[in-house]
Amino acid sequence: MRIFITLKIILSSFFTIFISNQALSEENMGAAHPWGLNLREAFSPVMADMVTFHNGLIWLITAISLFVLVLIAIIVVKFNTKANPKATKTTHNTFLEIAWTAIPVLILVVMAVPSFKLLYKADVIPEAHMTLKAIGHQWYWSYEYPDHGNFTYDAWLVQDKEDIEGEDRPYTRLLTTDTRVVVPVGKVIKVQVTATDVLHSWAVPSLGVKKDAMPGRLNELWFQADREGIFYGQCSELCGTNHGYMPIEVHAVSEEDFLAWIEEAKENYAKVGEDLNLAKIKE
Ligand SMILES: [Cu+2]
Repeated sequence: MRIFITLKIILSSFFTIFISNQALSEENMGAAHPWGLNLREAFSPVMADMVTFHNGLIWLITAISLFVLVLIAIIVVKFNTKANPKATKTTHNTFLEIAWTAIPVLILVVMAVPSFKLLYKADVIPEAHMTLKAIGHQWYWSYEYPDHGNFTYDAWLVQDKEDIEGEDRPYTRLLTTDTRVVVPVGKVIKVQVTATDVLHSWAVPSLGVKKDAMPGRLNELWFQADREGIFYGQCSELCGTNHGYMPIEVHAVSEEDFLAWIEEAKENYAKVGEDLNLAKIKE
């Protein structure tokens, strides 16, 4: 068992160094980068587990594929017409038949254990520090902060680098939004996801989250950013012509910066239910 674990550590570090160059990516940016291979760099515990699980499975399927390849090679070399002109008439082998049924089943069971563990880890929401509401629209996201004054604002794609000039964040093509989602680092954030028109999906790969946004339904997910940084995401459910142009930009910042941003946001953004249209109707 110990040998297996050591081997796994050696192999996975080999994998990390030579196959994935995520460590070389820009510091604390949850975004894809040119020539990047493998999954996105993990910025949350759930995503870290997903990456570990994925890497483990890669080795498992590699071993299985090599084993099958070796069997095929043996057959091709030893049992071709030249090497083995008189074929045997054997048709049954009880031991082999049981083995090739039972071993794959066992492998699947072994895979299922960590898989279900991870599934429940992602699904069961721990006690949350705060709730954020993400609402999908054709074609932008809007957000609400029910625990911090219940303000709301929209987040649209920024088309041009100049549009965010002078701001304290980089411009990332097709991923930068005019407003940002700000959350405190290291805290459990519960996100309620819904939509107003058609199906959308709120997904941020480096945080390991993706959940469908459905009109009339409230889906929930959770994440915990383990480092400060910017994590990008995109709508991940085909929702119409501008599906590819409704990105998500999450900033994980210190609690202090978060509260400062909240104060600013309360002043700049409308309260839920008190938007301009409603005000007009009241008049
Ligand atoms: Cu969408």
